[in-house]
Order: sequence, then structure tokens, then C-alpha cells
Amino acid sequence: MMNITIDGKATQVPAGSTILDAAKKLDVHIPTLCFLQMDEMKFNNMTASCRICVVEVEKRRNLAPACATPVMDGMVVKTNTIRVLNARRSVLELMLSDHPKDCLVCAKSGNCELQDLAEAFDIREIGVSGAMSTYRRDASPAIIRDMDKCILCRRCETMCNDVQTCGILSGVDRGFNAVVAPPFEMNLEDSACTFCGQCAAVCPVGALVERDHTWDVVTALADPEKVTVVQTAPAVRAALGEEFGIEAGTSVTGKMVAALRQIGFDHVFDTDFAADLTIMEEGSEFLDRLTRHLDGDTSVKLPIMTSCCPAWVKFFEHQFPDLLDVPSTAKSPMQMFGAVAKSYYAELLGIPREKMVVVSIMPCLAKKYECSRPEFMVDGNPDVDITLSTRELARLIKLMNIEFNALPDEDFDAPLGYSTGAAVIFGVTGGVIEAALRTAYELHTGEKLDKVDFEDVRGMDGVKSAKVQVGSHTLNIGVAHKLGNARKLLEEIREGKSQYHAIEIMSCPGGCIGGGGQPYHHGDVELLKKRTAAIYDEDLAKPERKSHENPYIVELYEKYLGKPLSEKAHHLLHTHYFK
Ligand code: HC1
Ligand code: SF4
Repeated sequence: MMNITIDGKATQVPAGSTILDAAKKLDVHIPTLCFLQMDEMKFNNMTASCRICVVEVEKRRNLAPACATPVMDGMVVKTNTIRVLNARRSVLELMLSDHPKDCLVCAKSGNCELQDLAEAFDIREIGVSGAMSTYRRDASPAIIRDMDKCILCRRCETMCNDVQTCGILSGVDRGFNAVVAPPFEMNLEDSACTFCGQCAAVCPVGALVERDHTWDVVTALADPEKVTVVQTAPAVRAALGEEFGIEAGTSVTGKMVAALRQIGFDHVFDTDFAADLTIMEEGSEFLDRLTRHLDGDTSVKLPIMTSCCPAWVKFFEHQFPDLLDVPSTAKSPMQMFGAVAKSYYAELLGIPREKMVVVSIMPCLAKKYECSRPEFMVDGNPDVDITLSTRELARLIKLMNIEFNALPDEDFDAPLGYSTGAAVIFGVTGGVIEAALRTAYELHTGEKLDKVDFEDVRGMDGVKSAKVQVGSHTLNIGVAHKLGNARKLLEEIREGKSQYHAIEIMSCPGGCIGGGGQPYHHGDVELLKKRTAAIYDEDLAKPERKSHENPYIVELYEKYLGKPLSEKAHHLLHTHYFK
């Protein structure tokens, strides 16, 4: 152990710890900007490029960056001397001298770490002036890149290259011309970007932000000719409250429903309904492939992989075009919902699909891109018209002058708002496969599953494995979150070494609860764990916890779809992939 004293407080830390680690242990606040720690996930951005965290170390001539300086035994550190404070202010002034001053209209205003530091360091004017960098703005369907605002912290590169292994963003050029860009400075949309949004989730400033669609929703709501239908993703309810100061890990489902009704949506439904539907289709597809495989059909592909995460779909389309027949053909719950809403439900209402506007509230930025894919349209009319992120929904609630915290709990509308506990756990890593197992077990064996909790597929490990007994078969189940882990499992499949029968993939840390459209997670794994707990609590509290027990799903099959994998189900609920 190493002894260290910071601002007069003494502690011991293990060898290899940084001054910042020791300061955290002592509750001494040292400001950071480029630093990003996802220790539990083994990914850290420790470029020490911003120098905001500099401290004075006794007997050393230069100030040291706390995030990247290892503790030496007997070290004495001061974090608040005039020399330290002046250095930090100078660093900030230099950054601000080459940063647009349009905070009033910046999408990150109020959530910007640079803005917070300028406020904390009492910067009221910028004493340095000079040239400003100007770059082309890059607007994709999901993410806006505005490199004029980039401070070169490199957090986005860590997420894109180390965590997601997508290799889209990297620093090019030197000095004043240095910029973080996709290959050949092409637009994100033309690159192999998955739109996972994890770069935007950790960007400290407004350089990478979601494409905002709030005003499209306001306009649709004001159109008396339109029937507005809203669906909410499983993970939104576990994080939306954070935008209103409610403690992290509090599920706000009832308040969210009440808010959506007050905003003026005609029908307040739940993506969870379609998650139950997904289990019926994907689970049946799995059982069909498994049975044929066991019967000796060598043309059948196993493992099957889940297909509900649009960034994951784009990842395998770009990176593994030779394996397009491995993932399930089931559409994502969001797209299944849109297809059912604009067929079955529009017919129940007696209106043409063009009269209906389907809005989805998602924790994800890739969903904005997914709903714009041409295969999810009928004669140019999309199944899902507009996707808002959790953050945009929070803004819309505030815009509509709704006092969220005082709202009573309300229930979703029937029929497309009813769901089981199996559906809500889609929002966390391992949840989709757990939901599938609950149904596949009962449908395959005809026996009741007494213990519905499959603990082995839960938790924050990047790759999880479980053996599950279903009748006389032992199924090998794999789960991965974050695309770097998905890549490993796909490479095993490509090499013919995969041990799995079924694999769940989610692109974001912790699953959708850590999505790029959620309140900013800043790589905080403890925060993700709280959101996860809220999801499992909601599962426990549901009257039904298996998708095939959802009475409105049963009714949908009886009245409209026939049975899982029927021709009509295939037409509405399944898709195909593109090289
Ligand atoms: Fe997800 Fe899904 S769980 S992809 O993570 O399968 O976004 O929450 O809505 O579609 O249901 C996201 C979440 C979401 C879909 C479902
Ligand atoms: Fe990389 Fe994801 Fe950002 Fe695209 S959205 S640049 S894949 S981190």
C-alpha cells in the first residue's frame, strides 16, 4: 500500500492507484474533463490531454495531472493552491478561446461539462483570442457531429474504438488542424457507424449530440387530422426520473404514462407489448431451428442471435456480411409495434395507416436511424414515424409545462399497452434471452416453469454464459453487451468454434438502460446498476412474467396473426438484412 496526503488528509491506496483515485477515496474533488473511467468494464480514457485535473506535488517542479499520475509512497499533494487554480483557469480559457460561444442554442446547454467548469472557475471573460477552427457540420439521421465544439478529449474514440470496436472515430491531423473524424472525413452516415450513440453518451460538450425530433412531435400533436400513438421502450421508465431530480433507480412508469397523456397523445401504448410479441416470434424461430438441427438438418444455422438492437444489426451488416443468416429474422419490438399499430390497430380504429402517427420513446439513438430504414415502410409511409430519446421526452414534458414529479401514476391503454415482466427486462443485458427462455421452456416441454429468474444471464459481465436444461436438452446460452464483446462471439461463429445455441447481443453498456439517448451515464457503472435494479423490480411486480401469458398477445394471434411464424406474422413481424 502507498501512503499519500492530499490537502492535509492522509490515506493509503494500492500501488498503481492514481492521485485521482486517492482523492476520490478521501472525498477531495478534483475536476476532470477528458478522463472517463469504466473500470469495471476495463475501459478508461486516460489521455491526460485536457490538464484540468493538475495538482501540485511536493518536491516536484511541474504540476501533475491527477488522473494519470501514479501515487508514490509518502506523496504530499495540494489541489487548491493559487498555482493550481491559475493553471486550470488558463487551460479553460485556452479551450474556450477556440470554442463557439453559442451556449444559448447549444443542444448540450445545461448538460455541458465545459460550461459547468467555466461557471465553477468563475470565468466571465476570455483573455485569450485568436483563430477559431471551423469544420463542416455532419448531420446523420441519429447523430449530429459539430467538430467546432470538440475539445479533443478523445472520450468518443475510446468508446468507438476500444469498447465498441467500430473504428469510426479517430484523431487526424496535428496541432490547430487536429480533429476527430470518420475515415477520410466522410459523413457518419456514409461510414460503418452503427449509430450506437456511445460517443455522444460520453462527449463532455456539444460536439456529438442526438438529432432532435421534438418539434416534429409537437407539430404532429397539433394536427387535428392525425391520430397520435406513442410507445415507450422498456429502459426509458428506469431513467426518465433522473431528468427531474428523482433518485436514480426509481422506475417512473406511471408518471411517464400520465405525462404522455397530458402532452396530448391519443393512445399511450408500450413497446413492452411488442417485446412480448417478439418473444413469441423469436422464441418460435429458435425452437424451430433447434428442432430441425436436432433432427439432423445441416442447413439450419445455430446459434441464433437476437436482432432487436438496431446498432447491433448495423454492426453485423457492416462487419460480418457473411453471417447474415445467423441472427433471428424477427424485427425489433419497436418496429413490430409500428407494424401492428398501423395494420391491426388502425383497422380496429377504422382509419387508414397514413392518418396515424406512431411516435416511439427510446433510450437509443440508433432507433432514430432504424425507423428510417426503407424496409420498415409501406409505400413510403413508415411504421414508426418519429423517435424521441429519453432526454428529448424529458424536454418535451418540460416544454409542455407539466409538473412531472407531482403527476399521479396512470396505466397504459389497452390493448397495445399491456405487457408482462418478461417484456420489461428487455431493457437490461441478458433480459431478452431470459424472457425467451421463460417462454421457450414452457412451449417446448409443455410443463410449467416454476423458477422464472435465470440469474446466470444477469449482471454486468461483458460476456456471460449459461447452461439451461429444457426438457432433455441442455442449451448453451451466451449473452454479450457492448459491440467489442459481440465481435468476439461473432468471430467464434465465423471460425466454427461457437459453443452456443442462442446468443443475445445488446450494443450499449448494461443493455438499453445505458443507451445513447438516456440521461448521460458518463460511464458510471453504479448508475447503470441502479437502473438495472429498477427494471428487475418492475418484472417482479407484474401479474404475468412470461410473454405467452399476455392475454392481449393471445388475442392478437387469435384474431389477426393466426400463430407464431404464420404467413401474416412473417409479413408483418420479420425482416431481412443487407450487405
Ligand atoms: Fe431496447 Fe428493445 S429493449 S432494443 O434495448 O428490444 O432502444 O429499452 O425498446 O425495439 O422492447 C431500446 C430498450 C427497446 C426494441 C424492446
Ligand atoms: Fe462509433 Fe457508435 Fe459513435 Fe458511431 S455512434 S461513431 S459506432 S461510438
